[in-house]
Amino acid sequence: MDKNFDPNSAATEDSGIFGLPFKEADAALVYLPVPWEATASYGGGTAKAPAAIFQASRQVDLFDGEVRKPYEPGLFFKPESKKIREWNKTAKAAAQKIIAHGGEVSKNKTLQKSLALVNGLSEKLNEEVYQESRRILEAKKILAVIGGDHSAPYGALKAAAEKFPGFGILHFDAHHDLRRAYEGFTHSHASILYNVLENIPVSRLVQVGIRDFCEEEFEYARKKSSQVSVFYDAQIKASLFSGEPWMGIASRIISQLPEKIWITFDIDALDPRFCPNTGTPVPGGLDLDQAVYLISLAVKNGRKIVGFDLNEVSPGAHSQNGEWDANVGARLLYKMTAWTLASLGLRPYSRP
Ligand SMILES: [Mn+2]
Repeated sequence: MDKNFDPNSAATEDSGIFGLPFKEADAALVYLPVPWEATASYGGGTAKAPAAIFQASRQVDLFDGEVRKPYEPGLFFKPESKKIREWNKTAKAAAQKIIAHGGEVSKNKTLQKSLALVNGLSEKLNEEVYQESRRILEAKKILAVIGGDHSAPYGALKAAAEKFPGFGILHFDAHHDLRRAYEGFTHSHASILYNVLENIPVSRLVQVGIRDFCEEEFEYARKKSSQVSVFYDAQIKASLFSGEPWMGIASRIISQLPEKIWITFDIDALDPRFCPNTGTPVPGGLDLDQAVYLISLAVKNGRKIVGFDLNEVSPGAHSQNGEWDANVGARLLYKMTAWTLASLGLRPYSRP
């Protein structure tokens, strides 16, 4: 690290994420931005999230009360891929036409072509993210993906499965994301965990905060119950309302996880007051503090976070106040980073 770097002062113009001075070679953790929202079905704007989170990150204070100096092992934000931006533009334009028809393309040759184009570009994206993730992991760095919509981290999960056999996924979301394709899109944001379970070897999937889903997903999760544990928001709230402390609920969630975990975080798991501009906000959900506490408790209980992703943050397609969404996103990103480093023994931690 630059000897002149002062963690107590404001970020400078040319600094990196969180105002830090690291180069990729000197960083223990690398953020891979994936500006992709081809299949966003409702609100848009998540492709702009990596850039917005990067900007907002400069306002986050580097000191952390629990994990000491999380920035010290080095954090680096990779530049956005122009290729992915182009693919996103092309795929999004094609997808919009299909979404306008409710995903019904069987009687329309032009729409069928558009659908093939979107699905083809989704596969290219997955391959690109997979290759980039492999490069980062092979360089012995910790990988963190910043979406984009929730389909963004698929390639990263594939690379992580090769590197960390037997790993499990801790999944924060308002939605199961277990749809077998959505609106015809095989790699829809609403299908990410279905595609993961069908194609990537993961020992466990533990879903938290789920509160908006279809019957098919509910049945699919039930059918897979030896591999999938779901902590529905309604069950969590019922436990809280009847007096069970969050610590107890969080412990039950953690008990379902293997030692090595990847965290996939859809910001809409949180109460919409933390993410008013996200693509598909749903009332209810977790507080930011509850989510961070759960992650910290997992680490204190010996879980190793081998990587993570953060998705569906939107700097706002509907309104002008998207700065708030990016601000929350940047803070959550820093907390996940801190506990990931702590879990791998790269930072010490204590109670504040
Ligand atoms: Mn999701």
